[in-house]
Amino acid sequence: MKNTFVIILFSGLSFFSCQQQKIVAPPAPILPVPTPTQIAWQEMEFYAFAHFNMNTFSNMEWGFGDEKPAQFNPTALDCRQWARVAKEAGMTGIILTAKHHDGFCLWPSKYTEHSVKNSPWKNGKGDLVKDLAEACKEYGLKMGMYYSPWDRNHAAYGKPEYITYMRNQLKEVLGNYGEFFEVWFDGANGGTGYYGGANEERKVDKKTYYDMQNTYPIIRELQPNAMIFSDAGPDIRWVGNEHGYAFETMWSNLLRDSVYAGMLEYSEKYAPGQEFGTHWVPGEADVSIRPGWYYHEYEDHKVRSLPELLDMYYNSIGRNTTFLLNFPIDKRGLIHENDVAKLQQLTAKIKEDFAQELAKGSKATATNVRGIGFEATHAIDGQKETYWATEDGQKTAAITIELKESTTFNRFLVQEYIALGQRVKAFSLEAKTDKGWQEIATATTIGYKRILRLPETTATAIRLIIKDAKASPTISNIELYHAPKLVVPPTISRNKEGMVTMEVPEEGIAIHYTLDGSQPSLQSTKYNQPFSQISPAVIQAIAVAENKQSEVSRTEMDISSAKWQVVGIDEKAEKVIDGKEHSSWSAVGNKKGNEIIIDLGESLTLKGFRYLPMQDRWFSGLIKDYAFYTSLDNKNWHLAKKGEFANIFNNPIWQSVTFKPQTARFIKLKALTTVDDKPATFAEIGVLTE
Ligand code: FUL
Repeated sequence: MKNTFVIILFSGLSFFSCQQQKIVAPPAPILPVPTPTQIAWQEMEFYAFAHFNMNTFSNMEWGFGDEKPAQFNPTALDCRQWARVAKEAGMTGIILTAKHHDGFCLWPSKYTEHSVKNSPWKNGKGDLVKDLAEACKEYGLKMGMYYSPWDRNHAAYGKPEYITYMRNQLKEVLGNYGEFFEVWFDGANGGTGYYGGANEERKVDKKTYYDMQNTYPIIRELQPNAMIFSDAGPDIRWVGNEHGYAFETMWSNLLRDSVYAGMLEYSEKYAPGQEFGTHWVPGEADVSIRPGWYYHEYEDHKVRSLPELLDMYYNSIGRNTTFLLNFPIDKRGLIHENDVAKLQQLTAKIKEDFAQELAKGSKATATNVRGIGFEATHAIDGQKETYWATEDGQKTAAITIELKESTTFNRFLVQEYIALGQRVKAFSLEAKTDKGWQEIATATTIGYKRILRLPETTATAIRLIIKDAKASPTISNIELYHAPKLVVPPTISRNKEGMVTMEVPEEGIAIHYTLDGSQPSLQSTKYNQPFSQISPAVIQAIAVAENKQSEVSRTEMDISSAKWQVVGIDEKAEKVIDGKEHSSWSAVGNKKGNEIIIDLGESLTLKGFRYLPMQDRWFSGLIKDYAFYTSLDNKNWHLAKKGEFANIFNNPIWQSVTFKPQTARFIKLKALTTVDDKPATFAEIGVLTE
């Protein structure tokens, strides 16, 4: 530890020059503490998951295990592209799904026929674990492996022999491809499966069946630097959700002996960690860049937005966990261009937010200092091995940073010196503004890293007040930043009453719009509040702040559904005309079958209709072949158009259909077939009058 070194150095100096400060030993660790390998892993911060396997080709999330190796056939597989994309994004590693629940192996395992060796890819000579290991090496990334203990393909799954198989496979992968930084054990276990042709449900006792305590030593021996991940650790733990969010209060300490992988109460009870957790098992926040973990063409339009991704970044790395972002590798074997584009936007924004550290070169003082080598200034010296520490027994203390000049900031970053254990339980932040000292934030835990997003504040000094701690605080780093506003195209929506709302992710961003399809500019109407737009319009809007202008968001709207009513079915069917793209109605149980009738409230000249299929992650009943009818009296119906929504399964976006203009008061959309033969579902229906 560098601090110890500093003390020895200083002890040679004149005693009188440092009268105020004692020469002291570092604080005693407060248990549990991380191993050096756990610290090195934590410092990796941001790394990638690559879900690519049989599911990519079977279009599944959880394959049953009866798939054929022949199905695995990427056309342009290039692990170097994955590595390049990850590296350019500032990621530090890639974890590969070497075997998922369906049991198919991405390396030519000698213990099963269910692997790449029997696939057409590279004529069965391919080895994806090897390819990725080489690509990671080339790009200076670390490699990790996801291995599903649940195996729906293996005949012996559920019996003791399967555990031998699992251990053999772990030895095979972990012993032959160089160093792994993480071994990821999934807790999922759904029961049913192919199981070598048995096609049955097999339940195992998740607590005892895998006998992990006797599996870990095998991993430790082959990969001493690999972190083992599961709900129960032993080295790192799941954050308890798949949204990429850690909790506000996040302890790296875990009551590890009370947890086992896959336990139901884990997320609520154990995922945030515990102040008095017995073991150091820090959290990892995992999330996919799309709704699914695996690639599905029908999610090409659902890549997470920049504001969503940025929230994940701040709510994971900024809350004492690492950030594991998944890429569903596509059928070609590449990270899809939509995903690459979004990742690049995220990286650019992170760079922009942390471009210039503003506390550098300031003066730091503290209410209490342990002694020489632990002065307040060590919290802003940019060295991760030095820290400000107080005397033992101090559970409250404050550090003041006098900035070189009046400074505007909106991000506060703080780190504890975790090698001595996680200590801080509550803190606040004050700023010396032109109104005097003001509290601008309060929070709980810090841990390895805490980042607070704050309202824009201009101050000449800041003060971190530790309000409560498990033991005397050790603060290794404090940073301040001024992140520019997130200027992204506004989202535009219209409700059933015809009220248009436009939204941007932050305050202080102006929106300008046009209604006639013309290019919006600073001179265009400024959006202040929702407005009524019942007649057709092409709304184009831009967000503007700090001399930056977003790209244009464009929404075409026909007449609103303000006067419309669904005819003769339950009121849930109103969801089809409520203007909300994420609500839907299913024709299941509808006596009239797969159709919906809408009363437009007036006679209109229609030139076509629009249909938005269900937008849920797990969708069903998307209409494939349709018939659209019009009527003046809800009795005599006229077929306006019959046809097919081509490729709707893979591309479930708004569908627009035009036909010969005709006058109608009632419309009927009938599903002749649906993509999965399930009852038809409808998210939204609109008409075209323009
Ligand atoms: C889950 C699995 O069931 C998903 O398919 C995915 O692999 C995710 C990372 O973990 O438990």
